[in-house]
Formats: sequence, structure tokens, C-alpha cells
Amino acid sequence: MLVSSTDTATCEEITNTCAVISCPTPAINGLPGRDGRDGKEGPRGEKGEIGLPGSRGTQGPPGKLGPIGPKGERGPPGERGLDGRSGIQDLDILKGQIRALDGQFRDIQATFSKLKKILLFHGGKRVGEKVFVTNGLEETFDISQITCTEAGGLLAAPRNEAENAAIQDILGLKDARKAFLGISDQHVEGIFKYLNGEKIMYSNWNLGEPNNSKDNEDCVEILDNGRWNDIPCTMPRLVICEF
Ligand SMILES: [Ca+2]
Repeated sequence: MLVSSTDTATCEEITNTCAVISCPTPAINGLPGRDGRDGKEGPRGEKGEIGLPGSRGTQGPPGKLGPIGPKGERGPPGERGLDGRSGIQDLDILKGQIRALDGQFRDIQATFSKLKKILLFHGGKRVGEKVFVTNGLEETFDISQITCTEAGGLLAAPRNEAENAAIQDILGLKDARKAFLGISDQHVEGIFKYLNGEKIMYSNWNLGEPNNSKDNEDCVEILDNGRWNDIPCTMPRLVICEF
């Protein structure tokens, strides 16, 4: 009977139980073999998991200006400011200043009233708050105008019938026949204005006037009958001023 060496019983044990048996001589281990050749590339593996995020890129250029946003809500009230002066103190100061001004104004009124009386005493004529008075001299239009301005008044220019009558009265008092009025059309022919550039609001032209005779009559005289006539500005006439 032949027994494989791979069985669990040893050869000596078998020899003791069997009549004929040959036991193999033990083999010696061989040299290790060489590495084999590389195998073929295997099949493609499954898709891997998502990798970690990359590093942050550089900042891009500024974007375009956006549309105006809606109006914001009202902010909280600011801190209280420093205490100012009392309004009552300011009021007392103002009252004192008003009292002082009122006193000065009354003094001026008294002085003005006194001057008016002096003017009237010297042949002046009063109409409302206006007083007309003459210095008794006859001058050209320009000199008459300057004379009145330097005296603190204006060349007389009646704004209504009452004022015109007052000027006419002065002519009678001085036995003068004519006087200049503060009216002319020196700037625009045919457009008569007061010396402040305002168009006249009242007139009392004589019949046929203004006629701009010889194209040289830009100033206005008042006659002893109260009527007006345009004449050359260089003719001498009684100076009558208004204050
Ligand atoms: Ca005339």
C-alpha cells in the first residue's frame, strides 16, 4: 500500500504497520525564483470623491456704479447741544435797543418838524409830507438839479394836482413866471420820466405841448398858470426843490 507523504501519519509509523513500503528521501529547498513580468493595465477605477476647495483667487476690478437705493429710515436724534443764552435775556436786550431807537426816532421827527416849519416860513409850500421851497435863483436844468440834491432834496416834480398847485403858488410868491420840474425826456424822445427813471404818472401839459420845438426841448418848465411846456434844458428857470 502506498501512502502519500502528505498524510498525517509519519513514515516510521507506517513502516511499523506495513510489510512493504518505500519512504522518499527528503528534498532540498530550491533557489527563490525571479520577479515576474509586469502585468497588463487594469480597468479604470471608479470616480473619486470631490477634492478639497482650492485657494482664494486675487481680487477682481471694481464693478459699475449701481442704481440709487431707496431712501433710508430716519436716524436717531443727535446728542443735545450746549446750553445757549436764555431767550429771555436776549428779549430784554432787544427791548432796551428798541427803546433807545424809539427815543432817537422821536428826536429826528422833532428836528424834521422844526426844519419843515423853517422852510414854510421862507415861502415853502407843504403838501402831505412833502415840502416845496425855492432858493430864489434862476439856473439851468443841470444846475437846478445839482442845487436841490446838494440841499438834501430833489428838483420839484409834482405827482398830482395838489403838488402842482403848490409849485404854482411859489411862482406867484416870487413873482417868477416859470420854473423847471424834475422831469425830462433826455433818454428817450417823447417819453417823459422823473429823475429816478420812472415814467411820469401825472402831467398838466399846456395846449400843443410837448412839441419838442426845433428838436431841442427835453426839459420841462411849469408856467404861472400851472401848465407845462417842454423847453431846452439850458434856459435859466427858477429853482424849486422838494423835501
Ligand atoms: Ca415846447
